[in-house]
Amino acid sequence: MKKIISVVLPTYNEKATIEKTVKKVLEQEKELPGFEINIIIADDIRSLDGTEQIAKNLVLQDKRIHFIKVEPGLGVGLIEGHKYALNHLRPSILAQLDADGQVEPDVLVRLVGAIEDGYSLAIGSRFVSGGKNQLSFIRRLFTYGASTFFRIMVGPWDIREVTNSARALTPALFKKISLKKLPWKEQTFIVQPAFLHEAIVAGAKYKEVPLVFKNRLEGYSKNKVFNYSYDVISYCLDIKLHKLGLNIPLFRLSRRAKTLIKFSLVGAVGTIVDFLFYKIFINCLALTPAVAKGFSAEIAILNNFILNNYWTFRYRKTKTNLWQKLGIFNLVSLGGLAIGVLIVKYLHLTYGDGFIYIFGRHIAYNNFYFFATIPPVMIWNFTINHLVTWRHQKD
Ligand SMILES: Nc1nc2c(ncn2[C@@H]2O[C@H](COP(=O)(O)OP(=O)(O)OP(=O)(O)O)[C@@H](O)[C@H]2O)c(=O)[nH]1
Ligand SMILES: [Mg+2]
Repeated sequence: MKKIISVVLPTYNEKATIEKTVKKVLEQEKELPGFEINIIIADDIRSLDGTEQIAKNLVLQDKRIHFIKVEPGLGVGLIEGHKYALNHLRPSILAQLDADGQVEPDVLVRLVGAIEDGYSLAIGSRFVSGGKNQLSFIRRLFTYGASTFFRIMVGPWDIREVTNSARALTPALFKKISLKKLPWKEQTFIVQPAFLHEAIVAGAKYKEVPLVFKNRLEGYSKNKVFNYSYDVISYCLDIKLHKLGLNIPLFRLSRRAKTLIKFSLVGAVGTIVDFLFYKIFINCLALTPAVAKGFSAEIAILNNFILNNYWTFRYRKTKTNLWQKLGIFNLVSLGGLAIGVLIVKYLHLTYGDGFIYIFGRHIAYNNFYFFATIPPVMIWNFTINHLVTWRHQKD
């Protein structure tokens, strides 16, 4: 009886490549005598380009091909794919590859070879002899930076590739890995380095095997390099702090704070827009300051609404439509304005008009009154918009 190698192919809109990749992976059986390759296509529920239909046709043609639909996120695709394999296929080796054809599937033969040699984790690597990274300069910089930072902060130093998917491991190792500690449900690629870390903690005996990574020729990338870098930094710092005995959930907090950081940036842009239009209306249209402020504030509100809707909260599924959200956002902003006015009024009544002498300059109290309004107004705006305007509705 042949031993089973299960290969998880996570997909998110990969109609251009899925069929070719499946075929090429199955062809590796010729090089792996004694093994049968089974493929699990783990297709994201947001993947609506037709990948699902192609995959389901493949399932009908070949009993070695399996299909599951999974919740959003690369980590979910990979982990649910391995769980499916363990529950249905009795695999001797669990493997995973990208579905977009950037990695030649012959890496599977080398990954399986390492497991056959007694390693419990085999890592496809661009940085060992025979490996190549043929991506753009920015992507190579990211790969190098991320792995160097990971090696220094988390280790071990002798693993050179941390951000690639092509890996194989034994079912015994998979079962020892703490999925509770692994942020596999977060919608980010952090699962790649994090899985490696948890595998090492679980006692993995590892080996890197060469891999050539080409540029994507079809489909589109889901790798958001800046977001990924942010996550790698906060994840590595989190692990380092835990190693030093400080149990701060930095990674989780930084993921949550990301929305707040984006919201603050939008707020800062809105303040500039508000001020620019205020000056334009006064200087070019000769409006009175109060009227100019009314119009400029509304333009800033519209600016902030658009940026928040299409950037800060773009992944939120809400029950409300665009116009309802715009209406609520305006009301919340009015509330923020009222809070700001009340704070300035209170400070003015309490401290009056005056100056502080700093660095040889007289600074009027009213400047401080203005800046004192920013944190409370920001907290108000963020909290209400987070909880009401863009309230996330679970299906
Ligand atoms: N199920 C699932 N699969 C995903 C998700 N994100 C990416 N994938 C798949 O994971 C693999 C790697 O994603 P890519 O977008 O190719 O990432 P990358 O290779 O780092 O980036 P490129 O080099 O630009 O392609 C591909 O097969 C994707 O279809 C996701 O959220 N859910
Ligand atoms: Mg890719």
